Amino acid sequence: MQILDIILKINSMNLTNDDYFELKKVVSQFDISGEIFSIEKFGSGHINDTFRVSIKNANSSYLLQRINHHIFPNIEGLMHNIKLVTEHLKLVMRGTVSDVNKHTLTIIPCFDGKLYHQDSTGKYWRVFILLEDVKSYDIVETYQQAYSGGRAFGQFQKQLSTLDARKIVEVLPNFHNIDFRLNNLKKAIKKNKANRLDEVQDILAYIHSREDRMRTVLRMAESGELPLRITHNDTKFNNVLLDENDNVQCVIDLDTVMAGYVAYDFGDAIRTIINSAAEDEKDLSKVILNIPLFQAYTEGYLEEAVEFLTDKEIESLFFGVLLLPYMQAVRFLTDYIDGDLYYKIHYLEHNLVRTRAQIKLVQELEMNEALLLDILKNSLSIKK
Ligand code: GN1
Ligand code: MG
Repeated sequence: MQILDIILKINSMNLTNDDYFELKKVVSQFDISGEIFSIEKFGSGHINDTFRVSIKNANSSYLLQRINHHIFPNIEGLMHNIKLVTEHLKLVMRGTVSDVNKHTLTIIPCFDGKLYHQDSTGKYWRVFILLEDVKSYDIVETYQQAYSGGRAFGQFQKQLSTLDARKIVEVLPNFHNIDFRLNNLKKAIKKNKANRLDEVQDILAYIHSREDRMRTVLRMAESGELPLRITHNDTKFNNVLLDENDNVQCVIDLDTVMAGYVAYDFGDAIRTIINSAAEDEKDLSKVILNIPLFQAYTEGYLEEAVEFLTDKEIESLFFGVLLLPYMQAVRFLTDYIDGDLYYKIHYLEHNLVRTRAQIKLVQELEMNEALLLDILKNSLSIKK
């Protein structure tokens, strides 16, 4: 090992030797100038692996990601979408913010011009500029944070409304289609690969009892009541970066930007904002609603979105709020029954714990339905 490598290795203590050498080689493929100072594990995503790459004496750092190509088989289409979306966002924002690159992701291509690199073992990699001085929250605490989240995704949908949806590749077909998700659950049950069916009977009964109601958004869509728009499709709150004053800075994680219905984005954001506990909280008594944050997000969202939403879309929003934690429970449970093939887990029963926490959230939402609908109605009358 050369001296420089030893220093870099010390700076990158949370990696194994093999990881460190692999990552260093990967970084050398990308159009980054300067000497690497450190490489560290970064973020909490369930699908891709993310690293922060710092450069000596440089102002900007980079985000290196290994893309999970078992989940995203169409890497070319995926990166095409992200390029299209980020370039469009920059164009729309120009003149409204001082530096567009602080408000959207920026892809760093490889030296050969490609948007990703495939290494000799077949793994896929990409690099973005890392945004500095920003915050993200797994659990939302204040009105201002939730309000900014609402504005962020409202703006995002509005800004993308001028991009031709036909140019976006559907990288994960049927992503938020509840029939597709329930069907996958049924297939998993039939195979019972990991022999875990006995312990989940109570959850299966609950899921089954709500199937019909949870098809509401899909039914509305299928009968032509809802317009297809370009949506984010992974609007968990930690995919919004806020600045030091908790104002919107940037929407991140653009892997699932595809055609979709606004109720899906609204519901997935509320799923993470209204929950006083983490997505994988073991103590279900902690999974309770923080209702003022629902109001805050709704107000922020409608402030941006009311000008383009149709009446039917507005009607669909609340069904999205019930649907997204339900669908997430179906997906976590399917993976648990399959033997944990999709989501990263940190312990054996992680997917089961996640499932139970999401089911508890649906139950809390159902119990507070009248109140939440009232808040939606009131926020709407103020914004209209
Ligand atoms: C996954 O990778 P991450 O953590 O951003 C998943 C989302 C789920 C989320 C649950 C491609 O997102 O759909 O809502 O976990 N992404 C994919 O936390 O399946
Ligand atoms: Mg994601």
